[in-house]
Amino acid sequence: MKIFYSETHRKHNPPFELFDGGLRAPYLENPDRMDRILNALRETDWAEIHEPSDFGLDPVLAAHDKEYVDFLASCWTEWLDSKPKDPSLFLPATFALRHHPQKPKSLLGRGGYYIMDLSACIVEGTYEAALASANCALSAAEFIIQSSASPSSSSFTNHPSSFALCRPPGHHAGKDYAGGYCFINNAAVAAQWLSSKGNVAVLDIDYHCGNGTQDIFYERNDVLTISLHADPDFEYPSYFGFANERGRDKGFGFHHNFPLPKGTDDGSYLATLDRALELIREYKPMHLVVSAGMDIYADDPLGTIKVSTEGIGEIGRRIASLKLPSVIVMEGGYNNEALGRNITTFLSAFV
Ligand code: SP5
Ligand code: ZN
Repeated sequence: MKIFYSETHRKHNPPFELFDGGLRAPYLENPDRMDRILNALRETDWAEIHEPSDFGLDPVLAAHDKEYVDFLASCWTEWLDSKPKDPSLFLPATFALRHHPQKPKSLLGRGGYYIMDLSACIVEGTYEAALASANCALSAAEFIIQSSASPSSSSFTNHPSSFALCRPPGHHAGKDYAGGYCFINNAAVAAQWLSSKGNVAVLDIDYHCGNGTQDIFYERNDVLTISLHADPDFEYPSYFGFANERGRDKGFGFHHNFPLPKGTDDGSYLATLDRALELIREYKPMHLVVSAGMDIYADDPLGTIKVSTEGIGEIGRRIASLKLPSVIVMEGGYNNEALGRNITTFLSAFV
């Protein structure tokens, strides 16, 4: 299996994040996550790790607002120019409610306008790392197009798959906002890019609602978006992910949320997944993008869902049984010790 990975993620390594209640906690979405996954992939006989290509800004701007991307690009320099007392990371402390707020000129004002929470910390290398992460998703998308188009290629199959080992993750980033460790929505950028070839389905199995992906495609019927996640009544991102969010305008009926209770086990997770997979079968997309977060794992420090490693393998097998050309995109998962094992177990279903 082709895996697209860039070392550039290491430039994004905020020293801390703020938890509920103001607790300064070491940044959970850390570079060690990638090292654990790389080590596990290198022990398999099927993982081929490749550098991504540079697709430039156009495919990013096809999914995100230009002024938001400009903010990401200049935030760090402007932050240092403002001579902050503690320059260790950029985080605003005032946030815009989307009740038609005006966009202010100040950096902190724009920060609160474009950032949803205190986990999307910006440091010097954040923008560069986020672009490289999006390039991994785009390279994985390009690979499945190329290999399904060329029957002569040795890896030809009707349903090729590839893995974008993305860091930072993306699914909480909306059209014009960052949140939950996410800045550019890698899965959405890939899905948008693939949508020029035909309809796309995005299936999000991260523990948290894929609110950013939902936001980006909410008015669209050519990209079906489905998210299984912890119920926003008790879990981040709190304001999105309820079952009654179904899409808007042309997109009505083309978004589905499956909120799950605390303690959801393999059996009930898989029963819900089957309902999501049935919706994808009915939609008959040309391509599938999977937002693969491993924080559904029973021992995840941020999770409350109790899916086992074997359950993660079965989730992979059931998604692979769709037999669709698939781009698998790394999202969350914070039990670093188990992360490599969980990812290789999941991916092996597609090999
Ligand atoms: C990509 C992804 O998985 N992002 C998750 C971001 C979640 N950030 C906020 C989590 C707040 C949960 N409260 C902390 C409880 C620690 N026991
Ligand atoms: Zn998550």
